[in-house]
Amino acid sequence: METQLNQIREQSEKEFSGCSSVKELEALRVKYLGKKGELTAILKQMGTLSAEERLVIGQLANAVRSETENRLAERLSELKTSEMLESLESEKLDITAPGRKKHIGHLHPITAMEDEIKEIFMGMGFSIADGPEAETDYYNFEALNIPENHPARDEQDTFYITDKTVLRTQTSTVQIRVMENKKPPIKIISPGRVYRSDAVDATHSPLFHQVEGLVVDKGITMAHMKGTLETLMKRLYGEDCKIRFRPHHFPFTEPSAEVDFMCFNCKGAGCRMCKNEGYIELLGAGMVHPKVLERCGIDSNIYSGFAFGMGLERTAMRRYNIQDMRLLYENDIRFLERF
Ligand code: 2NM
Repeated sequence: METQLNQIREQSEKEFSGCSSVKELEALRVKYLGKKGELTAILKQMGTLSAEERLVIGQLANAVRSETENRLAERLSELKTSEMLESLESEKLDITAPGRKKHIGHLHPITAMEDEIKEIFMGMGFSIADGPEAETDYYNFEALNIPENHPARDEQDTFYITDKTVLRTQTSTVQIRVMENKKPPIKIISPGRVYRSDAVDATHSPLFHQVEGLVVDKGITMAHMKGTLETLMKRLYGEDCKIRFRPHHFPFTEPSAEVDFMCFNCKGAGCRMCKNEGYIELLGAGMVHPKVLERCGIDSNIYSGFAFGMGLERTAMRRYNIQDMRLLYENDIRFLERF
């Protein structure tokens, strides 16, 4: 028994110092001092010894036990300290390291332009109306007083789905639907996608965006139209922006006009930007044709109205200085990130 005890003392000392983690050390504690441990087993056998032997072996056993316990405790605190230092080292945070940049997206220039225009009109009390992009021949042409033989109806200009259905070429279709369904006063804008069978180039696209507006009430005159459009221009291009109206023809309005604003680059003197005109075309407008009102069930002897339409692409291209319309549809991230 004495040899066993001495062996335990030697071996445990070796194993304690060779052990490299708190977890391993706990296993060693169980191995020697646990209920079924080696040292505990010896202490349990004490009863089988004679009185003298018990005195000697007992002392030795107690000494080995307390020594083992002490060394265990010492080694435990060493290991705890080194594990703590290790984790401090490995979990070190460099609070001065540069942060990781979050990539935040933003609105497409067309959407931003549309939102800006919507805000301006909502500020003047307009509501926003919506409608289908695939339309009947009736809403796209007939109701707008566009005659059977008008060039706009040609397949060269319009995408036909069937003989009687087209992709809408303007959002006036929405305004017809509103006039059919609602009594005046009407004060709406209809932003949305429209389609024309155009070849793609720097200033044309078969799909583009429009905002059209419509006001119908008793006593609406061209003065209301001019005031509304002047407010739009000033909000878009600044308080000192001047506009001019040129006579024009649209089948759905009478009289009709094209509306230009003074070139922001040369202030009317003429430059490359305005092709030496001093003015840049912004939109088309006019007093809604009595035939259009009547077809929608609105009495043109009681009510009158004005309407206008503008393209978003060209407006956005000017606003953001974009030279080629194709850039707006290619979704090249290097282009979109410029805004
Ligand atoms: C334009 C120019 C002039 C227009 C007319 C109508 C409706 F439905 F009232 F007849 N909506 N929009 C209109 C008038 C559109 O776009 C260049």
